[in-house]
Amino acid sequence: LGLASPVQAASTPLPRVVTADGRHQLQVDGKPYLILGAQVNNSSGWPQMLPAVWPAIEALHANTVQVPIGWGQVEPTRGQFDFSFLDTLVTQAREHDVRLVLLWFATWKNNGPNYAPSWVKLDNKRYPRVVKKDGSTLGSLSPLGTATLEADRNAFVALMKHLRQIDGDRHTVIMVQVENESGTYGSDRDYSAAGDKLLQSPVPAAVLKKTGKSAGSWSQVFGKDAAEYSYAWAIAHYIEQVAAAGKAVYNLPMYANAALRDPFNPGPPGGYSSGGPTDNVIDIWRAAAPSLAFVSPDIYMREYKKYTTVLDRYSRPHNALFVAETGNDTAYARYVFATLGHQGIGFSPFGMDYTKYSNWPLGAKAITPETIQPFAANYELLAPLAGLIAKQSFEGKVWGASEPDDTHEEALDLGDWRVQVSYGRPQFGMDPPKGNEQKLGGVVIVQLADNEYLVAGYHARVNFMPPKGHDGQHFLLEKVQEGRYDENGQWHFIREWNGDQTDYGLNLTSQPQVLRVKLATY
Ligand code: N0T
Repeated sequence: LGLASPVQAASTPLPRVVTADGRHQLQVDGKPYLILGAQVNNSSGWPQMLPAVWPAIEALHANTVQVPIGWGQVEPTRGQFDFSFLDTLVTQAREHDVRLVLLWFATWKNNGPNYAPSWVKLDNKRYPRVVKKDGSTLGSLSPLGTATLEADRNAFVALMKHLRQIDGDRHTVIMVQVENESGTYGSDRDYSAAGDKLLQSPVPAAVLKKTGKSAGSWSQVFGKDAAEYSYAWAIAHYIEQVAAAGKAVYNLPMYANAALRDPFNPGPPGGYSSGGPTDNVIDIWRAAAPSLAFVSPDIYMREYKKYTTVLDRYSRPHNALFVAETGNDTAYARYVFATLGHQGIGFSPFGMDYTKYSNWPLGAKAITPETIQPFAANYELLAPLAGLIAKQSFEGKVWGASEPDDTHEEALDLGDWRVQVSYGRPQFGMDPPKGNEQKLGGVVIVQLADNEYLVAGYHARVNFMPPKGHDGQHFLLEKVQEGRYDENGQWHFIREWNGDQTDYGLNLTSQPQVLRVKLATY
């Protein structure tokens, strides 16, 4: 035919990520959308595995599922494409009323090209691997391989074309992750001739602008960091070209995810996945890959300090926070609340299916209904609020807290008010908070109007207080309503809380309670 096949005018706008005043919003069907996500295991992207996927997704109350599409799976023979799994996946996702995020496992899947077709990963001449300083080669493919880029991009464009044909009017697929945990373990950069040349070439203007540096070569401008930074640029630039070509045929939001380095003691690049979008090179990535909506952390650190530090570093005016992966062990469940408190657009535990694999020690020892339960409880609570949270978050009117490891209370500054959130505090506040036996506590607070807030969460006590500088001001909880929101965002009143339920703080229990709190001074 020559022309791309005509797609009927989409009934709804394309999914997109919008940014204003340093805050971000994902929109799906033209409406604010919060990803209450789940990612399936790496080898679950096959038709015969899907029956083991859906029951876990349903138990979880997830609204979005991340599923890998492997390059080798769709282009086993060069130039011959097979998208039958994608067709099956999209059909079944619609039946299960969930949206999808596709994960393009291609040149990089956790540093290496295992998901690339054999005709790529066995042809070192055409598709060169990274060369180490001592001249030996690694498994990782070089981002400076022009034929590799061309082949990956070509396959990705074919995927996006097909996706547009089958889903361009429905947007069951709302977003695409380009590659997976790119970067290289075992070297800070590619020591090939092309890699050496890059190091001496001028730093692109976009990077200078983002980093506030003045012109020069990578080694002149960045000194001892030049190896890693130039390599990060090379990978980001590669992924940019793949993403841009894909968006040109079907303009879905795209992002890249990071295998993190330790936020406090990162050690040298190569010890972690060098060149990937780690926290030290986010600016370089954002400059090199403007087609990506954001870069995302994959958080497999249970410790509160590390987890929340990662949230801080990836939540920026120039980068929307999406927790693209996190562990599925109980300790991680509560972090959905801190993610919301960091203006997160989504959260997604990894390995959520019943294919009988577990990625312990990163995640839980086994994936059972019991493993899923704490995540499910959170999603069940948050699902009816998801649109409201996404909407108000974009206005800076959402706060969230997750139970810390060793301290048991935290103050949140809401501007007009403050709240003290405490965990494991006996009734009447008789004793100081001592933390919950299992660290499941978490709270989200959404401002609805002046002096009116929605409060939801588990295993936490929430005490409103006057704002900073107004200590001693007389105030009261004028009205505390418990109720629920329906699918249309309509509030249904259940009862008023008063007396023991409110006198010593709002006591959120193991029940999925949603409160509307009206405050007043006197
Ligand atoms: C993740 C997942 C999957 C501190 C691991 C995490 C997923 C990939 N990689 O199950 O493979 O596709 O994105 C790597 C984390 C390494 C942490 C090292 C221990």
